[in-house]
Amino acid sequence: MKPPQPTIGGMVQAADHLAPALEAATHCPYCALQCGMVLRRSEADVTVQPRNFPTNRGGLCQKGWTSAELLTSAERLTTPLARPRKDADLEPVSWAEALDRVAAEIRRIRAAHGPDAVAVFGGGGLTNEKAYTLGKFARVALGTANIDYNGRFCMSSAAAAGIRAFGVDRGLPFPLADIAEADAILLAGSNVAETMPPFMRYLTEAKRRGGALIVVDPRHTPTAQQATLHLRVTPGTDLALANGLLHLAITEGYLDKDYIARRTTGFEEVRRVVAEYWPERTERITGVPVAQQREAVRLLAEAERAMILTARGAEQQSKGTDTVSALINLALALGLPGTPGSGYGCLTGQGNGQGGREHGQKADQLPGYRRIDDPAARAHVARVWGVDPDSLPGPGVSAYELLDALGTPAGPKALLLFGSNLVVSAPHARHVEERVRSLEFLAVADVVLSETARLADVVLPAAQWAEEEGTMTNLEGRVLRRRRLHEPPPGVRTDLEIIAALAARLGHGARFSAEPRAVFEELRRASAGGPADYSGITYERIEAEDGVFWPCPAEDHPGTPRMFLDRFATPDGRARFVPVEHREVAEDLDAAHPLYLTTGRVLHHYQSGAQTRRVKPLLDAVPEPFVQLHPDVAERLGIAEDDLVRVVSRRGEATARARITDTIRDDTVFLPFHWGGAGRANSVTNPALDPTSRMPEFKVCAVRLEKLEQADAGVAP
Ligand SMILES: Nc1nc2c(c(=O)[nH]1)N[C@H]1C(S)=C(S)[C@@H](COP(=O)(O)OP(=O)(O)OC[C@H]3O[C@@H](n4cnc5c(=O)[nH]c(N)nc54)[C@H](O)[C@@H]3O)O[C@H]1N2
Ligand SMILES: Nc1nc2c(c(=O)[nH]1)N[C@H]1C(S)=C(S)[C@@H](COP(=O)(O)OP(=O)(O)OC[C@H]3O[C@@H](n4cnc5c(=O)[nH]c(N)nc54)[C@H](O)[C@@H]3O)O[C@H]1N2
Ligand code: SF4
Ligand SMILES: [Mo]
Repeated sequence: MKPPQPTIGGMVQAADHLAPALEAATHCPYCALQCGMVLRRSEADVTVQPRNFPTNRGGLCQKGWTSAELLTSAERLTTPLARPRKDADLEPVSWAEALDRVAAEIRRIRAAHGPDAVAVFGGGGLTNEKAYTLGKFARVALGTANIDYNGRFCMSSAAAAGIRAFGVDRGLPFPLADIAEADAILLAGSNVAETMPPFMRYLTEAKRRGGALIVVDPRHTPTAQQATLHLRVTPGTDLALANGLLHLAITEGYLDKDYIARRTTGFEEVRRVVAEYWPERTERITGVPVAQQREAVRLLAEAERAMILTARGAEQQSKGTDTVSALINLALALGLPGTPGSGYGCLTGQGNGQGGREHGQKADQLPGYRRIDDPAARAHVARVWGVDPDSLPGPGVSAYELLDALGTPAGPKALLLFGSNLVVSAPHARHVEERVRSLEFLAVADVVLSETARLADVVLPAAQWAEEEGTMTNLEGRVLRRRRLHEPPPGVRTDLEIIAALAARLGHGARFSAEPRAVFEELRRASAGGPADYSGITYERIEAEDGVFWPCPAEDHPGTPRMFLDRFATPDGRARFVPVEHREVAEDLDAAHPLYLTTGRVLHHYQSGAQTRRVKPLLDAVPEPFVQLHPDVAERLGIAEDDLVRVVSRRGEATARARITDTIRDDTVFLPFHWGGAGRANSVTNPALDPTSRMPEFKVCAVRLEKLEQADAGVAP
């Protein structure tokens, strides 16, 4: 279908000035593709039409099509709630009461235990303006080092490996359009057909032009079904596979020696390491037959333009950083990064997964992707904030470590949560839930009463995407405008208003604006000169140019759709090879836990499901948790389709409906993580962390299946 082009005229401009509009050209609230859409308002409801934006080219997935339902849902929060006592229920209260209570608890806990006793947890769905303000609020108004966010669970391994190799982390260092022109694409651990459906058009276009698609996944996913070559790896072995492919690239004479000499350092050490990954050994570790390894290397190396892309399957591992490094080594050896039409990229996940990791809601970070332990960065940002650099706290701990410390004698006693449903989405969630329950005080800003919000002492109802202005940075590093269709319903406030109101109560009112445009102007200055430099980006330019790619250091700078063409962002301008060795998964199989569990997503639900389980067509499509298992496993255990099955690990269990399919390996089962309650996949997962990125091993742990008697029936809510 060819959608109508929206009028970027009076109506849309009006949204800018906070007057209600009848129509707004904006972007989907969910994933990092940030599909363009037009919202139209009528008396009764809001309708969604796709828009022909460069990312989605007129496409939307079911989540995007139905995204407006939550705006008018009876389940959204429209009044603050508070618990009079720890053992009492949540009750409606006024905004003044709710905010006073939060501020009073912050002051009390800070006085008793010091500033680090108040922690903040953010989200990669928050706009740049909000992520920036949250980081500043933590460092300036609270003075706490303890802030991190759910992006740690998302792309932190790829970010760490990207910085290690290229000196900077931008998910895709080239526009999506380049993917359609590639002659070979290797996709490691990504199921884009379900996680970013309109992205598939880039892959199918590449294939139509004769390009090859290689998919690395333990499951024959809808994405793998489109592949020229599907490498059905054993979970947790992509690192060995990448080293094995590089071994073959060397022995078969495919190295781009000129590129390696001109543009990289460190190849010789990597060559020594991968010498040990001969094809038969690689096959033993990964399960990928030698012939398929050869074919993959040939397709990549003989292509004129080739790309290696990673997502969570390869990254959410206790060796995720090294795994991505191994794949980047392969890309460098073939001369791909920084070569027009070729490259390495990570497919960022959340709506603002990219911008959310640049502006300071990360434990070790200041705006502009600066490091909080860098004196020059501290001085610059402190100047913009009008504070003494010495008053800024140092680095805090990563997301899981922060959650693990909540309520412990040395850990935070209060948590302020914006934009994550962490008791569903954090690994080893039973333990995390226990920690959250042990807090003296929890405040949650959300649009619905999520599983985590239910545990809060104070719940603050936040505005939704169609009710606010701001910017988002998509998976390409393209900064986009989120535009307001209409005001939030009565009783609901924007996150910026909430943070500014809290800052005012803590004596820092003058430093915090609730106006997105004013915040963005400050963010521009704070990011100036940093790796993620937004100083040349304005709201007007974004509208006029279909988004602007960072780095963009001046208003007359065109922005940077393609990075690394001349040099990498390392001190010597060269990309760095990093030698990495395969390691076993943190928890291997044993007699009591003979199957690998891997977890991930399905098309119709988003993340913890807090939003999409409240959208009827999506819930109807996939109403309850399920577990995919191979027919041989089912037969061995006497499990039939639709039986209720318990998935049990050393940490906990989840109950789900059996879906028997030969699209999965016979040593592996798959659970989506979109549910809380009895079907919570994260009751089972392993919080083993990557030593560099602190990414948990969501993608592999050891489990057994137990068939439940139907009498026990009842899956999750
Ligand atoms: N429908 C939907 N779309 C989404 C989201 C959502 O929740 N729902 N979330 C968004 C977000 S935040 C993110 S991060 C992205 C994630 O997007 P993806 O990374 O595409 O999604 P996942 O399903 O987590 O994992 C992808 C694949 O990794 C495979 N896998 C598991 N273990 C391994 C392994 O060891 N090696 C390899 N190579 N593959 C493995 C799984 O079988 C799965 O098919 O999606 C975004 N889009
Ligand atoms: N087992 C397993 N676990 C995983 C993963 C996996 O693959 N397997 N993937 C991980 C990944 S990649 C991610 S990104 C995380 C995501 O997991 P979560 O962090 O839980 O992400 P969401 O479910 O999107 O939670 C966002 C919450 O914020 C609310 N919200 C939405 N918009 C706004 C807003 O503008 N303001 C405020 N205040 N609230 C808002 C939503 O209603 C929702 O409750 O899960 C991780 N957990
Ligand atoms: S692919 Fe992502 S951005 Fe596009 S409509 Fe679906 S959820 Fe929204
Ligand atoms: Mo994510």
